[in-house]
Amino acid sequence: MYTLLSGLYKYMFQKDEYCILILGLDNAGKTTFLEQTKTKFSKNYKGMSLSKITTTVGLNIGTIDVGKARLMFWDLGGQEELQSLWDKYYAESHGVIYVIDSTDEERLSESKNAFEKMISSEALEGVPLLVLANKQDVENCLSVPDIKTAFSDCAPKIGKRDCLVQPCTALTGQGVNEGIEWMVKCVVRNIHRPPRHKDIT
Ligand SMILES: Nc1nc2c(ncn2[C@@H]2O[C@H](COP(=O)(O)OP(=O)(O)OP(=O)(O)O)[C@@H](O)[C@H]2O)c(=O)[nH]1
Ligand SMILES: [Mg+2]
Repeated sequence: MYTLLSGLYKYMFQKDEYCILILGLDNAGKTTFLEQTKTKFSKNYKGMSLSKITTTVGLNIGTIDVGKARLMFWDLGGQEELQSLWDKYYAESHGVIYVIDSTDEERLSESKNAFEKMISSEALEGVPLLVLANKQDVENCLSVPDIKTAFSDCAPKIGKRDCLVQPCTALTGQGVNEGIEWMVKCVVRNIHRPPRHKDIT
């Protein structure tokens, strides 16, 4: 009887909480993506004007609920001197969203190096990786196959982790739902990083 009641309590009042890091070089569109995600997935969220977003110096936090899963996003600043702070969050995270500016071919190898360094960290072993090829609204931008080719030598380091490269336009929301739904599916089935249980308040 106790098991039945506690199961019912959990079903009704608890969420499984997952922490998702949003990483990538400065100007990639991480904060724009987070704002768009909050607008799309939170009923009463009145999003800030996307054109008012400025470079992130500390950390932006956002939370959305998708079914029984509660995703807590940590959007970190991507400037070079801030990248050294990324690894402080690895051990706590259940998934990583890595944002690439598909219009910036010049900085693609810089982005690849930051990505490679990040996935080399043992603290992120087994964590699903969603790579967003952002700014697909801009004509002649890099396509998903272009980006996959540029990042191809990272494949051995990605290993058996779930990984998806998703075309995206954070400004308009194109590709946002698909990316988030994929991430939810991956973190929920990842037995290596169990969620934290949170009472719904
Ligand atoms: N055309 C286009 N511009 C975008 C898109 N997403 C973001 N941007 C623009 O890219 C610029 C940087 O966006 P941010 O969201 O601040 O980038 P960030 O990755 O958070 O940058 P840092 O906080 O410095 O690490 C802004 O001018 C955005 O309007 C997109 O999908 N398409
Ligand atoms: Mg930002």
